[in-house]
Amino acid sequence: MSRWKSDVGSSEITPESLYVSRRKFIGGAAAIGVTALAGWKGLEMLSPEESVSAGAKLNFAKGPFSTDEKQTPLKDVTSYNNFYEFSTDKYGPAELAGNFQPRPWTLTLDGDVKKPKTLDLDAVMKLAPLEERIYRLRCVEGWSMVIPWVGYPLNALLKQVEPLGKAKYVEFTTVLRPEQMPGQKRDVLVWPYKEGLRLDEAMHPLTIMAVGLYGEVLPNQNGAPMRLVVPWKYGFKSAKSIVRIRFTDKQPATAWNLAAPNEYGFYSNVNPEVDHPRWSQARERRLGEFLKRKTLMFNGYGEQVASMYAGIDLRKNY
Ligand SMILES: Nc1nc2c(c(=O)[nH]1)N[C@H]1C(S)=C(S)[C@@H](COP(=O)(O)O)O[C@H]1N2
Ligand SMILES: [Mo]
Repeated sequence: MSRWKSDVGSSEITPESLYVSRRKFIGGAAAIGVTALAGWKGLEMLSPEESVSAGAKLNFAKGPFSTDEKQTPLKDVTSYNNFYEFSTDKYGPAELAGNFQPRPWTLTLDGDVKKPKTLDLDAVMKLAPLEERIYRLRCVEGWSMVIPWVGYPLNALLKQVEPLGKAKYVEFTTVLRPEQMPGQKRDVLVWPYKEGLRLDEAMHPLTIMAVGLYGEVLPNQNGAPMRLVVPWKYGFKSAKSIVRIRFTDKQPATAWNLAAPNEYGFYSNVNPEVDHPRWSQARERRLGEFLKRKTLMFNGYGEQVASMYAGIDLRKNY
């Protein structure tokens, strides 16, 4: 039996629970008086309180792979979250993430690489041109969203440190700050939260490091100041508030795999044909919609990613 308590009951979202959102997200440019800034450089002018409030505008170009499906309203994207470092309640992160300080921040890239590096947030944001990518995000619990992320391909970051030939996997570590993240005081997961990808998955052009959504700096509850987005995998692979990326020759242990190995495998590709042991994965509810829709293989990104799994049994490697 896992020590992780199922949340699936609360994933049965009624339209009411969305429209009558229990807590109102406070933030946005208007609320904090940040005028449109001339790109990421403007961020340096923001005090930590301003930058954590989200609302600083980002400069970006339209990127590839975007869906033209209806986007999930910003208020749902920022008020209905999974971020166990703050709370296991979906509405908890928006309420509890206000004291979290995403600046200053450093990201360390190390392990099996030729040139390990630690970059500050500005260096990360400067590294490659920011793009908007409108991706579907499918939570393992049966709900999904369409979110316009702002970021760039993770491979731009990974290439910086020149991975060695023996590096086969990449491990991602979330920040450990129990004083700012009250959920870390309870052992619902092994902290810090870790996730992992095979190196080819991490290098895939669909995989992004996101620093914003809806054109603005990431709200804390969505993983400020930088989080992974891996759109063909269940949402929990998209680790938030990342401080370390470690290259390794061994498949890394992940928070969810440690919590419930029979439920959450390393791959976690969105797969309507492989049920979760406690529920079907065949359908999903798009936040804000009443009727469920069919879940697509690889969350609809099969054309881009299926070839990476040729010859792999996706029932065994769930
Ligand atoms: N560090 C960390 N990252 C995390 C999680 C978490 O609890 N902690 N939850 C995951 C899950 S289960 C989902 S569905 C997505 C939700 O992202 P969103 O809140 O931005 O929609 O974040 C993922 N990343
Ligand atoms: Mo999730």
